[in-house]
Amino acid sequence: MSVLAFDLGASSGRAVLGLLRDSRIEIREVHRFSNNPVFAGEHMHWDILRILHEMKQGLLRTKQAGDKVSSVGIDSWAVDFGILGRDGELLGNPYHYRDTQTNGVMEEVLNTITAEHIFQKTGIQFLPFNTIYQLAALKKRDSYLLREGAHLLMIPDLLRYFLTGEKQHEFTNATTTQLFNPVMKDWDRELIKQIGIPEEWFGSIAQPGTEAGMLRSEVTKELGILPLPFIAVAEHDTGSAIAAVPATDGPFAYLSCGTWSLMGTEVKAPIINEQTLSSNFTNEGGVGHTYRLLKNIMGLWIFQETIREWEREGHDVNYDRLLHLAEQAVPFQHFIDPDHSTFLPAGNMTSRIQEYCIKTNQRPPQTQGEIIRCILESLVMKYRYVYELTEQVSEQSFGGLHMVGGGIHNQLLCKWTASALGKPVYAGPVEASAIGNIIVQWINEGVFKSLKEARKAVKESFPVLTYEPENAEAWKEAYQGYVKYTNLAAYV
Ligand code: LRH
Repeated sequence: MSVLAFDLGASSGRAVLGLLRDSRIEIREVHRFSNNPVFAGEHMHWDILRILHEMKQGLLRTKQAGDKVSSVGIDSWAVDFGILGRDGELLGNPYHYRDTQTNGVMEEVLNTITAEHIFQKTGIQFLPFNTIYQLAALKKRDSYLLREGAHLLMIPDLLRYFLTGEKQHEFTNATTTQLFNPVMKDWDRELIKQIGIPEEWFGSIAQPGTEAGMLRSEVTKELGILPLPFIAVAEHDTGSAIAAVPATDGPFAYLSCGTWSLMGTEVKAPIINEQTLSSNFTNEGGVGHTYRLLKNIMGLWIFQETIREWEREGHDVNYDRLLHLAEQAVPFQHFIDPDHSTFLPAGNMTSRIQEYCIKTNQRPPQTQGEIIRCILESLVMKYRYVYELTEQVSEQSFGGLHMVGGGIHNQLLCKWTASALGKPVYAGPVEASAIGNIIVQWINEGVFKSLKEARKAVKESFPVLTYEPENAEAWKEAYQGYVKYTNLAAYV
């Protein structure tokens, strides 16, 4: 039976129908909308009611197209949340993880609770915007949310609550809070208390692939549709994306490629040791009791922000033209570490890139081609670094890299990734997070018996392009330059 996936990204959301024809998976987008964060006063928020409205449009369009669906699942970006009051009403607008409220907060928390302690308990990487530090930021500001709040729900949980009335957390997203203990398989209540957050905010956690509420009667009446069950899918988009990697044998390396680049491998249990701590790897919960041993890489964010900046300034930002200019620019002239904290917030990327180069004794890129080349080359060099680190920390070696997600539309990026790694890249599917959302609903229905069987169906249903390395020796040599300049950056 067809199912409906809501796949919400940091800049756009979509409602995607999953259909099965002779055991091949087909997907059809029924609705797409932009997701624009809003600055209100001092802070950057998600326009959560707008997202809810658009999801309702998705339900309506599904009905209007005459499509019958047996269930619905929601996935979105991780770490962000809303707080409900005692009467079940949402208090305030959820904060965007790129909001400045968390500036310096992680460092403050780590002065009172050691990184070793937090990592030992959670196995989660240290990112300044993790839920734990957002909550510590609320505490620091003595936010009214702490006095009035009664329940915390992550973004997809919150939207599911609006649509079903049920308050339930979901496992994959819960792990990204850095407040979930994978050994206890529950919230780490001691850590929650240490941060000073009411532990009653955290309730039961559903595993992906289990039922999690029915469309509430107010919504069925409003839209004139029949009640529908909601399935807790891998509600963390990266969890859904990796569920849809078409790898069917042996350990594999993956890169979920969008605004963020998430690179790593799948493991059966979290790997929590000195090496994963010092190299800041994470162990995020996945489908079928798996974990994603991965690292966040800043991804296409710098590229996207640069283009938005040029667009605001009235420059020609034709995508194909810019990539062509980048390809024509002289290789290996300027390197940045995409994960340097200077590149995390929104705004003036061009000058930040130039400043970075000046501070690390490099000639700053000037032309559009040089700037785009610098961004993409630095990104794929970082891929090489994390790929090799993943092999080390997981004590495995991989024969290539599976790339999934919208970023693989950028063929130059795929091509350069293969060259920088000196390994083939298998690119596809593009809509991995929506497909992962869909297959978990089908696992719940019994259409697929296991994740392995579902991945086989993905492999047989969607095209995968192979990119072979080119000039691998030149890339290998240039990698030394990348290492030199990004090491220098550690001191600026
Ligand atoms: C990607 C993603 C990633 C998180 C970030 C906040 O969309 O979910 O896995 O680290 O957003």
